[in-house]
Amino acid sequence: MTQRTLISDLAPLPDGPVAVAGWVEVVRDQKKVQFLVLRDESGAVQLVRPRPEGDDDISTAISGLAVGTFIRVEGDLKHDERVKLGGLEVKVSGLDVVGVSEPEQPIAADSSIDKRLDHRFLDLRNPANALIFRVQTTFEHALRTWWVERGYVEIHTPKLMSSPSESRAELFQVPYFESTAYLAQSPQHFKQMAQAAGFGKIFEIAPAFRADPSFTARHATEFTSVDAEISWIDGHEDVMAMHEAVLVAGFEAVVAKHGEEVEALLGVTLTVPSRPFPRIPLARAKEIVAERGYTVPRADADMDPEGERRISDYVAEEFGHDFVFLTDYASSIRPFYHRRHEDDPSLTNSYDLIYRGTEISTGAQREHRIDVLTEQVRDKGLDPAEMADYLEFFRYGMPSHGGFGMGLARVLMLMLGRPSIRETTYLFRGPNRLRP
Ligand code: AMO
Repeated sequence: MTQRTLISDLAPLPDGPVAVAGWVEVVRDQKKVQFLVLRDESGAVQLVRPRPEGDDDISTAISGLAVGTFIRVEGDLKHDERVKLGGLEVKVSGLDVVGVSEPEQPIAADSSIDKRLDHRFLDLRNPANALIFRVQTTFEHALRTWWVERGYVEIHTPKLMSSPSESRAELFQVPYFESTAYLAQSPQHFKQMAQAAGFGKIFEIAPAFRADPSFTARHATEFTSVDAEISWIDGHEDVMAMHEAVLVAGFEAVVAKHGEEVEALLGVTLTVPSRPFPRIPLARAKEIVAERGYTVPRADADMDPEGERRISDYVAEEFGHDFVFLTDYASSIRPFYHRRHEDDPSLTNSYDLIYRGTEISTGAQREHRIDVLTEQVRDKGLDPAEMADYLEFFRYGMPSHGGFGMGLARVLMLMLGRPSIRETTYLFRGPNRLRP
């Protein structure tokens, strides 16, 4: 049997015998000649077979092929400039039907996103949709490489927890033998534990769970969280510097490997963001959007989505940048573990990273002094006794530290100009989406 060649590897080969395998995308069953378009994970190629008088096994098999069927084909490669699809075709001499498809495909290119997600595996046969996950692979790999080359340790923290990892809100509970477990909302506690363990610098790319009932384009109940945490920082500036550097490494890799394909299949021109990303204190950002005609609804609250869009518009116009760090959030709207300004405890050493109008990340310097931390726990109306395991990490020595958490699907959605994280999540999970 001839060894299978990926369709993308056919072009440089000389004319002659080849084997290709994939699924049938188009059947043109004509009287004199039969054409198929075969697609595999790397591309598509035209298959051709002149129809013999009175038909034979192969022509009968081709006539019976339903779109979607997986086949393996042996044949003769022929370069021919007249063939629109890649300037080559394979003349079929042998055909093996490996996996038969039902005759009607349940989705079409213009099906609704909900219908497409019902049959996600078919939706992912669309090369534009599959490309998103090759971009994701390259992006994650570049982040991981950047960290590994700088001595970071990759950790895997448990997703089953005895206590909430962020807040009591948006918490999934699961029966756990005689008791109750909580699904991790983030690896927050355990990435800080790694600092107490003396690991110095760590990262994790793993699922996080939020029982968030919202149906927006950027919320899921399960998402992949990209987290990093580093010791020996002087403030959140050190975290932002690392954050933007690792992101730039991710963009560089994606642009180099997929820039052309992304342009061709998704119609998006990718560029590598310049460093440093603009930084604007949250209070100033609210003033800026107010000066430009939009008042964020609650003065004491976070930026709302409209405010995020407006500040991104400003940053794009003013600095030609897609990213902006909004810094120094008020303590009242930040978790207890964020370190507060030495001279103004109403503000925190923290930031959100906004990319093209949407928050993709939260980061901060953490409060590492146990007495201050315990006070901040109480200040938020929480009970230190309920957090005994977490607080113990701080009792036996802890370096200064900080880090960030970033939603992977949000980054990809904004980078690739997709309308929702449903498109950039392999299998989306939301309030009314638990299957397939
Ligand atoms: P935060 O709660 O802001 O911070 O989450 C960090 C990032 O995770 C992503 N994200 C989500 N993505 C999809 N669906 C959701 N429901 C969802 N919730 C959050 C967002 C968000 O910016 N422990 C802190 C991070 C830290 O300080 O290190 C945390 O979890 O992109």
